[in-house]
Amino acid sequence: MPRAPLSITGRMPSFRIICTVLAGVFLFSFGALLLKPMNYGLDLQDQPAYSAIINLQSPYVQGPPTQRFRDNLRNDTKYITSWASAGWTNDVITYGNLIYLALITERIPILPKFLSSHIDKSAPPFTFGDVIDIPRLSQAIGIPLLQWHEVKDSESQVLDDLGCWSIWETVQQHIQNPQPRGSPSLNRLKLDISWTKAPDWVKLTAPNKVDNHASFWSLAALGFPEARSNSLGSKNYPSPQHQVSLPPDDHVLCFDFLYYISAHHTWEWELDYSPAWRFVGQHMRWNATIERIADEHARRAMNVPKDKPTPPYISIHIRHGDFSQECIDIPLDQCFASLPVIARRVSEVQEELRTQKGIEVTHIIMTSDESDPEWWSEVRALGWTWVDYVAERTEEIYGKWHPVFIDAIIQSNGAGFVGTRGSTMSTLAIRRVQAWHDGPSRIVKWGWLGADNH
Ligand SMILES: Nc1nc2c(ncn2[C@@H]2O[C@H](COP(=O)(O)OP(=O)(O)OP(=O)(O)O)[C@@H](O)[C@H]2O)c(=O)[nH]1
Ligand SMILES: *[C@@H]1O[C@H](CO)[C@@H](O)[C@H](O)[C@H]1NC(C)=O
Ligand SMILES: *[C@@H]1O[C@H](CO)[C@@H](O)[C@H](O)[C@H]1NC(C)=O
Repeated sequence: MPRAPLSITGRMPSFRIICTVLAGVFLFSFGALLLKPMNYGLDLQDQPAYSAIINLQSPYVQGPPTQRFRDNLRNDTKYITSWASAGWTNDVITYGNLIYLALITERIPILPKFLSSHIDKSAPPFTFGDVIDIPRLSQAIGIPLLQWHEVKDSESQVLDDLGCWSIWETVQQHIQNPQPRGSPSLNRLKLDISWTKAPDWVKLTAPNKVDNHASFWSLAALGFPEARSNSLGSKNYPSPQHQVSLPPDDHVLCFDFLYYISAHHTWEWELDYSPAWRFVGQHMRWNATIERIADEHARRAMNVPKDKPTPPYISIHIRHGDFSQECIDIPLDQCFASLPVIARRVSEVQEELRTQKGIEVTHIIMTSDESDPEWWSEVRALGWTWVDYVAERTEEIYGKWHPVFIDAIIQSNGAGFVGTRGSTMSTLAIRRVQAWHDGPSRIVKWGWLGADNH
C-alpha cells in the first residue's frame, strides 16, 4: 500500500493530545520540584525532577537522537529540511521559508542550528528553540517541528548519505559553472549529500532574467510523486565523500538553499502579502527566556526603576558595517543617512504614535553595527540611548550571539520603529512591530547625500 501522506486534519487531534500530555508531565515535574528540599532549588545538577521532561521525545521521531539520522525517522511520516549560512536575519528568513514549504507539502520540518559565520566563527552554533519559541510556533501554525539535534546525535561521527535537490545551480544559470550551494551545517551534521539539479521551471522569474529566486509551489511540487518522478533525470553529483549517486530523498525532502524563495514576487518578505511571513514568520515569537534578558537590557538602557513597567519606546536600526561597500566614490558621511535625517523619521513615528494612538513616546533606543564612538556620542547628544554591551558584559555572561539577538528583540518590541533600507534586519523589525504592536515605522534611504529627502 502506498504510504498515506500526512493529512493536517488527521494530525491535529494527536498533536493536541501530545500538548496535553506535555502539559501534564510539566505540571507533574514542577510539582515534584516544589516538593524537593529548598536548598536544592533549581540547581542544574538536580536532574531527577527534569528527567521526565528531558526524556520526552517528540512523537515524530523513534526515540532519542541516533548515530544515523535515518534510524530515528518514522516510516509513516515525511520530513523536509534545508541549511543556511548567511547573516542571522537572512537565516531566520531561510528557516521561515523552510517551515512554510513544510506547511504546503504537509511535511515535518527538521531545523538546523544557526551558524555564527557573520558574528564570530568561534561562537558555537545556536539552537533554533533557544531564540524562537517552538511550542508557540508549532501551535500557531498547526504542525510539529523538529530540530536536527533531536533526530541525529550532535556528537555522532557517522557520515550519513542523503540525496537532495540543488536549487542554487538552477537559479544561478547566469554565472559560469553554477554549483550546488554548500553549508557548513552539512559538515557539522555529518551529511554527505548527492545533489540533483532542480528542474529549470523552479526559477521564479523569466529564464533570461538575472535573479536567484525560486518559487514556493514549484519546490513543493517536487515533494509529490508526479513532478518528482518526472524530474529524476536531471544532472546528479555523487556525494563528495562516499561518492554515491542518490536520487533526491522522498522521505526527507531536502534543498540546498531556501533564502531566495517567493510565491509571486522577488524579495517577498518586504511585501504585505508575503505568505511565508503571514503563515509562519509572524508566529516566530521569541523564546521567553531570551526575551526577558532583552527586556532587562532595554530597561537598564532607559534607566527604568525596578518597580516601574518597561515604558513604550521607539527603536531604531541603523545598518552600517559592510553596507559601506555600496558607497563607491561617495564619502561615507554623505552615503549613510546622517543622524539629523534619521531624527526626522523618528519625529514622524513619534507624531503618528501621538495622533493615532494617543501615546507620547520619549524613549528612543538605537541599535546599530556602527563601531565609531564619535557617532555614538552624537546619538547621545540627540537624547537617545542604546545598550552598552561592553559595560553590560553581555558576551561574557551569555555568549557572542546575544548582542544581535537582544538588538533584534529590542527592535521588535518598539512601539514604533525606524530602520535602514536594504537591511533584512530592519525589514523583519518593521514586520514584527507592525504585526505584534500595531506600530508605525519608517525606512531611511541612503546611498548619496539627500537620498532620504522626501
Ligand atoms: N548586534 C547587532 N548586530 C548587527 C546590527 N546590525 C547588523 N548586525 C550584524 O550584521 C548582520 C547582518 O546580517 P543580517 O542579519 O542577515 O541582516 P542584513 O542587514 O540584511 O545584512 P546582510 O545579510 O549582510 O545584507 C547581523 O546578523 C548582525 O550580526 C545591530 O544593530 N546590532
Ligand atoms: C514501520 O515501523 C513500524 C514500527 O517502527 C513497524 O512495526 C512497521 O513494520 C514498519 N512498516 C514498514 C512498512 O516498514
Ligand atoms: C528557551 O531557551 C532556553 C535556553 O535559554 C531553553 O532552556 C528553553 O527550553 C527554551 N524554551 C522553549 C519553550 O523551548
